[in-house]
Amino acid sequence: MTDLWWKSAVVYQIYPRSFADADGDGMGDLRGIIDHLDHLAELGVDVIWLSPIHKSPQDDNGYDISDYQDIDPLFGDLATFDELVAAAHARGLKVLMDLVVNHSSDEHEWFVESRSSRDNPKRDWYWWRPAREGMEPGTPGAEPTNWGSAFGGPAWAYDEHTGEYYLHLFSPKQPDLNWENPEVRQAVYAMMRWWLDRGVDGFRMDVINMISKVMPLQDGRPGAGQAYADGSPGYINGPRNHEFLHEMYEQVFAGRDELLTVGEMPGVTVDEAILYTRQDRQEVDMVFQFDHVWADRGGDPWRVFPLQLTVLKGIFGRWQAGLAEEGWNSLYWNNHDQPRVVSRYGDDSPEHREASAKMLGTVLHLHRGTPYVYQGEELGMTNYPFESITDFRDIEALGHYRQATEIEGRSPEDVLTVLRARGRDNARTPMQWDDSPHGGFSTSTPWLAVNPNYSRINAAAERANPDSVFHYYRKLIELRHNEPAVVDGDFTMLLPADERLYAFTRRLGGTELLVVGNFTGETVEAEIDGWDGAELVLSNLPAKGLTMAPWQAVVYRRA
Ligand code: TEU
Repeated sequence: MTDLWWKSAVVYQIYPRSFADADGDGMGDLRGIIDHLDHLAELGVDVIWLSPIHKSPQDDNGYDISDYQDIDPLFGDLATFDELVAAAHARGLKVLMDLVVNHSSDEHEWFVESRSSRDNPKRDWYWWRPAREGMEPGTPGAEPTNWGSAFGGPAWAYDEHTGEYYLHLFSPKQPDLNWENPEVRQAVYAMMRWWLDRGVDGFRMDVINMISKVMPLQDGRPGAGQAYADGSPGYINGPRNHEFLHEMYEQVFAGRDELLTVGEMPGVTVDEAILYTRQDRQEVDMVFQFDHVWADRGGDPWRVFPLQLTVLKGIFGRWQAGLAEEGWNSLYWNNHDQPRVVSRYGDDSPEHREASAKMLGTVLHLHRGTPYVYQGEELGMTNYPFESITDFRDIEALGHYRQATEIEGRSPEDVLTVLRARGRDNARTPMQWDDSPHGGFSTSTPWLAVNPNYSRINAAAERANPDSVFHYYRKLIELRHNEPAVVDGDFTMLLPADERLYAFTRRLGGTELLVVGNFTGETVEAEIDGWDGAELVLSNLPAKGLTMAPWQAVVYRRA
């Protein structure tokens, strides 16, 4: 039996600036979250994870933190935060904070000191390097390595004041902290203990497999047609990453019960994930891997391919098998960095949106692992109909557009096509609460436009309709809470070569569940024997055995 509470839990991610605006400034806030906790309690989730609410210049919507121990005035203050934690706990909801410590803001006092002089005591808290040998500092190509940054441009910024460069894997306003320095690590651990003492229940750790860099830092191999090289072999899963996370466990988590820690780890492999999540190694409880959200792109993140279902099943099958005995999976389709799954792997047309949203939810939630629901996913919210680049606010979209059109010579229309499919702002449009102006999100113009489909797709309508995506997600969550086979059952993939159906079983003791999802708009017969007369547990459309209607999902049980 499961002894770890989070194995039967479901986590709900809140992106605070887009969740609910209580003070009418067009930006979501903590009071707005408090006001809507009953929505989450009704859905039945166990944990909420808040994207960053710390003090921040908001260059990357809060993933650039200038004070780790204060709340940004956009969102509220510490007193309101305490109230939110108490209100969540009163409803049996645990609260996870985002932990963004691969980098800070350049406006954090640590960095302000660090950049002030070469001999400042905090100089070594960040990655300062001289210009490439023989090159004039500050000239093109003089950067210490040829790495590109995630949001376009080089990964190094030249600082004239001291004549050196600092490393930023993301924006120039997100300098990377130097985890080699033990003082940095101690400062981070003390800050984490401070939040736990305040009552939070754990952390989602931003790009936490990038904190250890391969030293000395070295050039990467430049790809064809790309302005900068991929430096990731130099910073993904570096040599001291496990050591740092185990040290963090010992200094922050040891002796504290009932916490949940999840490491966001782009590029993590199954073998590494086992090491990160094996409980006896004391690192983290689970990781976010990216393989299944990179299934529709090549090595180049800015190319979009149609989904091949066998590829997706291969990925999930590998992760399910790899972490079957040791470690634990997290399960997600969506977060604030990914396009809406119903638009991506489903069909967001009026005809199939609800069915495909429910089918995708079924397939994901019936895997072995801890599911994460991203705000609005439970309503079947869709991608946004972006018309031009001026509709985007995301630093990644704007940075990529600039680099691709101005430096790499790609056509603006091609770049926009990719951004429409892939852009992070698809996930960040305001939550659609009801059919009043601005979708009930705010009384004034929101910071990012509300999807015009809010009059049809919104929480009030979903809650009122017993057949809605919302109530279907509620049942999926309830099923995880009530059926031990969903939590602990063995996973077996069926029909691995089928391009239309996603099918698997879960078995625990004498109970076996069969899950089938139709990833097409056509009726497909599932050729799976032995399930005649099995009990129907859940279906998004009227069930007819294993004749699968367009986008249908079924869950059968036999004992
Ligand atoms: O994301 C890390 C990450 O690797 C990606 O998902 C990222 O969005 C990248 O641009 C891929 O296209 C985390 C956060 O979730 C993201 O919002 C932040 O922008 C990033 O770290 C930096 O803190």
